[in-house]
Amino acid sequence: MSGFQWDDPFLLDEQLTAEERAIRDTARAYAQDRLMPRVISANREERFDREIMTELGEAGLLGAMVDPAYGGAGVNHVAYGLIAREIEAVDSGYRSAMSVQSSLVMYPIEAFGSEKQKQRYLPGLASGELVGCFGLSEADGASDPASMRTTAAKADGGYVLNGAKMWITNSPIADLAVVWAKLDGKIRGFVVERGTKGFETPTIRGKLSLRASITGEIVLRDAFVPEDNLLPGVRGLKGPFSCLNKARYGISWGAMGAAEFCWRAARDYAMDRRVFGKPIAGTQLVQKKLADMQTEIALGLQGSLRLGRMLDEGTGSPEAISLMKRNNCGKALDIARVARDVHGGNGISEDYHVLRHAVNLETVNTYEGTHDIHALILGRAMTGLQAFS
Ligand code: TGC
Ligand code: FAD
Repeated sequence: MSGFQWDDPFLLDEQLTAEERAIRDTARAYAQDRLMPRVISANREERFDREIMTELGEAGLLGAMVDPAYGGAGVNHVAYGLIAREIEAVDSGYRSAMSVQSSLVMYPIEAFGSEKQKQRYLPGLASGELVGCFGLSEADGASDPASMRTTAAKADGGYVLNGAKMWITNSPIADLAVVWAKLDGKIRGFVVERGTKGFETPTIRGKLSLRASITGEIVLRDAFVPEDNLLPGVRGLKGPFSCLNKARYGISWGAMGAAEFCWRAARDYAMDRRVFGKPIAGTQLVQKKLADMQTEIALGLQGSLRLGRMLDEGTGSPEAISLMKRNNCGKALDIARVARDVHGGNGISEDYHVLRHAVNLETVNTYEGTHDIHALILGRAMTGLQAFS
């Protein structure tokens, strides 16, 4: 037996390779040195600084799993998850920007794009010179993307797209959008470039969550997309869902990053805060809250690590991803809310960050498949009975 390490109960660090630890340290240094100092004002002003994408690119944190031949770092799933964890420890919105670019834009171009598309887009996306977005959700019931109304129609030399996508991370600043639309009733992916006539990306204002991320619509009115911009390698919902597998897995780590920040902040605050003549950390109720946070985080990180290793070995499944995305997001949201409670009135101040994390996690618990939709995915896998409709 050896001593208990309260802040790393299962010695996660020791389960990482030297390379994974080095990538984690790079991401941590960038997040703490460059993102943390700007997050309060960005959140207050509902502002995403475009240069964050080039900074992330310079740090090698965009498309980290993409082949180095196209500008990526060629790292494994575990390292990608560790990057998400470090960035989301600062803000879920910054992790969103990173994971949309990496998992939802670069991944489909690498997995389903032509050689010409990979050469044209991936290096610029990896450096952050280009920003991408992913248009799947529509205003009516995005939990059911099969019901999308956006269409593509064959035209001379390409396709004409019509429809509208809603709640799209990065769309207002995107140089290109991976848009999913029905062509002859079958879902296909298209790369739509900024400057395309009939392509607009109005910003959605007034968000109370993920305010340091920029979100918009994608409006397509007879937008002509050349033949070369159809992703040739995939048809059907498998296309967008394959991207979601990568992003949901990363989110399982990211949510734990936000939760860890809140847990440590709650512990530090409770150690310092004296009420009724003693630190609140010395009360039974507060210790129980901290122990619950510690337990869920330790289990959540172990689960994500195990899932990352399974994905690296080729034994991961979409359902196992649903399990971890669902559980870690739900637990992280609970932890952030309790951390806010431990901070008392100070907990509502932007200076303590915990309420910002809590309101961000409301979105993280909803996008990429809501908490309940992932329960239904697991329910279907367990029973063979689908309960969606
Ligand atoms: P279903 O019948 O289950 O499947 C249709 C076809 O897709 C295949 N498939 C998958 N392939 C790969 N990975 C997966 N995870 C897959 N899940 C399904 C499946 O094999 C089938 O293929 P085929 O060849 O037989 O046709 O489809 P369904 O319509 O019944 O799906 C139901 C449900 C609810 C599971 C699905 O619609 C769902 O997951 N809904 C949630 C939607 C969602 O997550 N949207 C996310 C939008 S993007 C986003 O939120 C980005 S936020 C980013 C940020 O800022 O970080
Ligand atoms: P709905 O589908 O209308 O669901 C509403 C409620 O009904 C939920 O609680 C849901 O769990 C429940 N529900 C639905 N169906 C069932 C059922 N059968 N049984 C039981 N309960 C059910 N999308 C993109 O494509 N790209 C992006 O970049 C992107 N970024 C986002 C950024 C932000 C800030 C937000 C808020 C969303 C983003 N989304 C993005 C959209 C996101 O994926 C959707 O919001 C999410 O999938 C849920 O869809 P909805 O909002 O339409 O909710």
